[in-house]
Amino acid sequence: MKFYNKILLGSCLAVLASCGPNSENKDQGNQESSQAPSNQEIELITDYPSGIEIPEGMVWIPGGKFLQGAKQADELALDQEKPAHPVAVDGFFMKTTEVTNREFQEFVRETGYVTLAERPIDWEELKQQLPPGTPKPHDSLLQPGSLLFKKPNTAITSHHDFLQWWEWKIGANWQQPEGPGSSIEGKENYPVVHIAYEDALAYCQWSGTRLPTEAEWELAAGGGLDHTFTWGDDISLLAEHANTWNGTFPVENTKLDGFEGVAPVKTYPPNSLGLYDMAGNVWELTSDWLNVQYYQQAKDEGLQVNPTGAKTAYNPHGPGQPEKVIKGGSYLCNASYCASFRVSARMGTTTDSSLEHVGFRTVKSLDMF
Ligand SMILES: [Ca+2]
Ligand SMILES: [Ca+2]
Repeated sequence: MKFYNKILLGSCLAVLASCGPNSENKDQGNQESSQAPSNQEIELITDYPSGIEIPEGMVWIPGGKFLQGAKQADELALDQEKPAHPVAVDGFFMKTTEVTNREFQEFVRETGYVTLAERPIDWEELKQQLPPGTPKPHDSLLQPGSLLFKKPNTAITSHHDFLQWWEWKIGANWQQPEGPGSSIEGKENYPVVHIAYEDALAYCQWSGTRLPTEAEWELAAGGGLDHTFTWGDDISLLAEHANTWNGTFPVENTKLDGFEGVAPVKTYPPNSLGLYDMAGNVWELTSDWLNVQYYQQAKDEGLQVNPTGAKTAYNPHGPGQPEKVIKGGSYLCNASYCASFRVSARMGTTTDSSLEHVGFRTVKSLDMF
């Protein structure tokens, strides 16, 4: 329960938030890219074998080569999305929607799984992550919980101080997404949230699936088209195509897209491959580590085939712990901020964090049949 640690120390949140500030690349850390055979013929899996049973709720994403990262004309792109670099990705099946409360509930009913946000906090474990001599907080504070968005009453002083709109809520978890007293009743078709990385992995293991790599996610979101958004290049169509934050983040939400908070899956039109909510609604976990320097190294090394991302996480603006890449933005993403509803946008979340606007979707590649 390291996230409690961050709340306790007031350091937290950083990139975990709805969006993050522009990242600058600094000469620290190190990472290695995946395999990178260049100047050789690449044979990709573009279609699936006849007779194979398409997994329920999934569609086939044809393999292909594309430029991963910021589009040339994208003025909103952050440094960590640059430079765009060539990748080749085999085809795979992907879930058409974010994993829903109904689906996660079925998993929990069958397995008895308890998510990270629901587990008691072990002080003995927690204190090992804190500076020596840190006094034990009162037991009333050492309770399971998660992070909730809280709209500030007044204009915020800085987009860098995430504590202005995030609060630690004891009792918040996937079954009580808005905290004690709330429930998922009537929200079976909403994406499950407050999911930490290991929770997503447990669901994947149970369902015979896995999380997408960032390259897979981006190939699928782009739908084989070279556009900034899942629907094209016109940002004025945002509210018709995605659940994001319309208005002035985080104090005023005009609900132009119909929702202030999370929306049921499939509320907005799918992309060209039949995938819903790849832009907005809830962030989606991938299996890649977030390393803000990785794209430069990937470009230097040439064509990346089925890349699995950086081997080492690195984000000088992050919370100091390794982060996994999350994609697509959420209902809290705003055009005036980091505009993470763009296909190339990437942020991070630590593996021991859960938040009100982070969920996931699954994939299944042919080697998993
Ligand atoms: Ca909205
Ligand atoms: Ca999404």
